[in-house]
Order: sequence, then structure tokens, then C-alpha cells
Amino acid sequence: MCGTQQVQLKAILDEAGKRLKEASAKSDVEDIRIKVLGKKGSLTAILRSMGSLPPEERKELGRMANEARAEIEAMISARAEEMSRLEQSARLAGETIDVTEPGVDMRLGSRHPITLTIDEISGIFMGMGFGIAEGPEVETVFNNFDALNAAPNHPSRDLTDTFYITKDTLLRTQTSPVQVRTLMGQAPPIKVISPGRCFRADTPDATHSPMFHQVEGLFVDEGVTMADLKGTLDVFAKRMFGEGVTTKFRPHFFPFTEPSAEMDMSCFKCGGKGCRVCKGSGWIEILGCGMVHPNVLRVGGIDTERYTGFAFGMGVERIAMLKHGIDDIRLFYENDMRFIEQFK
Ligand code: 2U9
Repeated sequence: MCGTQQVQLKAILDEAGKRLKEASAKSDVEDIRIKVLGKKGSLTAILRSMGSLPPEERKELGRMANEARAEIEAMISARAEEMSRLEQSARLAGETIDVTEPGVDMRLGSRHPITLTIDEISGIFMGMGFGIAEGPEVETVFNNFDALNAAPNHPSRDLTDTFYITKDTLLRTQTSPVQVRTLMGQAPPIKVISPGRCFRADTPDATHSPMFHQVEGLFVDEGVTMADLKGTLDVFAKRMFGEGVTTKFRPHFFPFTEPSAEMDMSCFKCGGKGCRVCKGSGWIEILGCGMVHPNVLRVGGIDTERYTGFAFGMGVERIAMLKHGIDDIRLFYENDMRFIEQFK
């Protein structure tokens, strides 16, 4: 009986040693501990079976079993420690960062050519003392038409030309209502430009879009004359298109200004000789302007005997198209990065 158990003890010891060597994770080591030393383990079974042995044999086998147990426990804890070390170094190797690897390429965007053009125009007028005024894109019919001296039957008021929201509100057709708000909200001197988005019921083609941008300007003070208007807008044309350009003014009609004019500049491409850009004429029309109509000044409660003012308006897309040689307005709204990125 005792001999058999001694053989079994040796087998358990050898088996435990072999399996511990083969273990590849800490959990394998724990499995071996349970199978040998656990409640139902193989060594525990031998210790339990000793009760039936005569006292001499029991003592001898007990000593051997305890030695085997101590040996197995030592093997287990040595192997468990080794496994911990191996697992930790494997984890650290997995977490290693290669600081020499190239970083992730961050794609930088660029400002839209319309934004760049508005910024450039604004910068020029700010340099001449103009502030920037902004206002809502949904406006009242009063601010958009009535306050600007537009006759009740003016064609731009038509349902087919303007996007109405209700009978009394609409998408602004120009940024003038921003200056109406400024006129009604503050006393002269007033010197502002209003850049922003405008809307007209136009069918899109190479030169028309139902959504477009304008920069308008307004200067009201004592003694403001047509000479101030011409000087200011001539400086603008030179700063925007080159010091070599000259300007001329042709009479025109707007309900909100009197007298009114359109300003042409000499062609910045050919110097006035005539080319594709100026369509052979040597001149390019760039904006509309005029002396603010007294009826409009009166809406702002301004004393028209004491104050006068000039105003102007330009289409941002047109300026950008001229400056960069763009032949189709729709390119601005397609968001093709190959187009937009050229204007950084
Ligand atoms: C107030 C008084 C007067 C703004 C002006 C123009 C002339 C003009 C057009 C240019 C091209 C519109 O985008 S476009 O089609 N605008 O020619 N705008 S004077 O006059 C004002 C504005 C506000 C209170």
C-alpha cells in the first residue's frame, strides 16, 4: 500500500514539474496548483488516504508527502513569479512607442476665396476709418425696401425677384438694411461698411447666383461731398487692383442715392488698351455709388440741412472673379478643394 503511494507521490511531483515547465501563462500555473494541492487535488487525495495506514507507514508517508508538497509549492511560486515577469515584459514590449515614426498628417484647410476677398476689401476700408456693421439675413420689407426709398411698384420688390418669408419679411436682397439699422440706431458721424450674404431669385448661370455676397458702405457727416465719394472709391480701386488703375464715374439711377453713379476702373490687365478681361473697352465696371437720398437720411431722423452722406455697393463675387480670372460664379459654391485651395 505505502509503496504504491510513494510511487504515486513521485509521479505527482514529476508530472507537476513537467506541466509547470510547459505552462505559458500565470493562469496555467494556478490550474496546476488546484489540480495538485486543491481540495480535490492529487496530493490532497494521497494525504487523505493515509488515515487507513498503520501508524509507522503513515508517519513515513506523511513526511514524504509534506516534503513533496513543499517542493511543489516552491516550484509553483517560482514559476508564477517567472510568469509574472514574462507577462509584464511582453506587455511593456507591446506598449512601446516608436518616437521616430512620422506623425499623422494633419490636413490644414484654407479660407474660402469669398472670405479672403471680403477680408481684403474690409481691410482697405478699415484703413480709411470705416467700421464693420453686420445684420440679419432675414429682414423686414421696411428695412430692405421702404426705408431705401424704393417705390411701391419697384421691380426688385416683385415676388418673382425676391424670396419672401411672409408678407412683411424676406431674405435681404442687399446689405443696405444693415446701414438702415445703423442710421436709425446712431447719430452722425456714421462711417461703416456692411459685408454679407444676399439673396435674389436668379436662375444660376456663369454670372448669376440666388445667393451672393456684397460689401456696401455708408459715410454720413457734416460736409460730405461727391469729391469725398470719388476720392475714397478711387483709393479703394488702386489698393485692390494696383496703383496704376484710374477711375471714372457714369451717371446711373438708384432709388436710395441722388445723384447716383457707376464706377469703372481702367483695365488692370491691359492698362486700358483693350483685352479679353475688359472685353476690348479698356474699362471695367466695379461698383455702384451715390449721395444718400434725403428721404433715406430722414428715416434715420437725420437733419438733412446739416448732414450729407455717400454710399456705395459692390458684388464680392464679381470683384473676386475679376481679380483671379474666374469665369464661372458657381465655382465658389461647389466646395471643390482643388479650386478653393488655390487662394490660400
Ligand atoms: C443706405 C443708403 C444707401 C448702397 C448702394 C449701390 C449703390 C449699388 C449694387 C452693386 C452691385 C448692388 O451687388 S450689386 O448688384 N449696389 O450699386 N449700393 S449705393 O446704398 C445705400 C445703402 C444704404 C442707408
